[in-house]
Amino acid sequence: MDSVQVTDMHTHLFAPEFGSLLLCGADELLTFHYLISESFRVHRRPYADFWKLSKAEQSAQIWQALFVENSPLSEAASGVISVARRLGCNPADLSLQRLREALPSEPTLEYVQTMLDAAGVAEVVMTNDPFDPAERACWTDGFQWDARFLASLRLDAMMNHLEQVCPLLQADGYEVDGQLRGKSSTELRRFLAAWIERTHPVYMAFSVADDFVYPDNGIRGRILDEVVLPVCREYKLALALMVGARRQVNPKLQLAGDSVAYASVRPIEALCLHHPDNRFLVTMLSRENQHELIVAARKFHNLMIFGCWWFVNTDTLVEEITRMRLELLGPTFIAQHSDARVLEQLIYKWDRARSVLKRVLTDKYARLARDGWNVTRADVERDVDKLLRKNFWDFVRW
Ligand code: FIX
Ligand code: ZN
Repeated sequence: MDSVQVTDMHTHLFAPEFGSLLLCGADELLTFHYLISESFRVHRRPYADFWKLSKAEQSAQIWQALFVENSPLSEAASGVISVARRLGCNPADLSLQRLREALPSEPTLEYVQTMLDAAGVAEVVMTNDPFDPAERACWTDGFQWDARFLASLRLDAMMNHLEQVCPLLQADGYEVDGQLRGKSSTELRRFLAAWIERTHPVYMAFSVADDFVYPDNGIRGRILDEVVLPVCREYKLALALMVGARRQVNPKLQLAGDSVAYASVRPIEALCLHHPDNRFLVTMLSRENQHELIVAARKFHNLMIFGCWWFVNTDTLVEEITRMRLELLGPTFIAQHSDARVLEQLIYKWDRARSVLKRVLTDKYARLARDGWNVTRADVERDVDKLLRKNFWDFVRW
């Protein structure tokens, strides 16, 4: 488990060539949005006051709230301690100052490699938003980037707010309107084709809340049927659906203001049933959805479930979900992704994923061994490699 080099198939990290979009260092680690929302429960500052602070002041506020006035018991807060330990700090006398000294705020290529090595990550998949101005500025003609960072095309803006992205599409020369009239679908296909040529994504993706339906005669359903699914087929790309993120439940928390919703699995079943030539990578955010999603994966082999996402990426829930998945699917799913936003997070996210998997798999192999099955080292290595790397690649290249 410790030696397998994983493919981290969903992160918010960027290759070093994207400059300041690749985040690292103590202040970024502490202002991770998970910690921002947790810190408000302690400091209770007016939101606007907090956002006026500089990044260093925000991280000092968060350090005070979560590490000085409380023990860092939450998953995200204790993750900072794990990172500090692995990067040579002594957690027993850790201070914000020491953390800042130990973690550089500018990632050299050597530091990037050190972090990937420390986490046992061979490559990471970025989340590339073709509508984000900061990212668009990087994707100039002939742009080359580090091969360890693979692209994925993130289509939330187009799938969930077409009207809002129309001006940008029109400025780029695509004849698209918010009601998908006239040449809009053809033009959106042309837009996606251009971005596929530019970024060479390993999959396309979008997230939805609990209002996701399929079949659907509305705008999103039509974009799926007329644009995204055909383009996925043409370019042999899997489509990742991240279901159950209810955005901006508290907008005053900004990026930290998103929440969770139980969502129907039926649209996923319908997509898999009606589009046997498409492949779907799916993760769901609500704990209550996990069992149903696993059962859906038993019914459709063009459905690959992946990761324990965000609010279910906790020690307890990862163990529960991984056990359920193994018990109903065997090792035919993608056990985890990190969702890292800050480079150093790879370390604690993957340390934890590995430690839960060790517990669960040890238990399962021990039972097989007790029953007389010959559990070999090679078999265990094969299974772990599938769970953390190969199942992803076999599915996206299928
Ligand atoms: O939609 C996503 O990819 C989510 O993972 C993020 O939007 C979310 O903010 C996050 O970082 C969760 O881990
Ligand atoms: Zn994410």
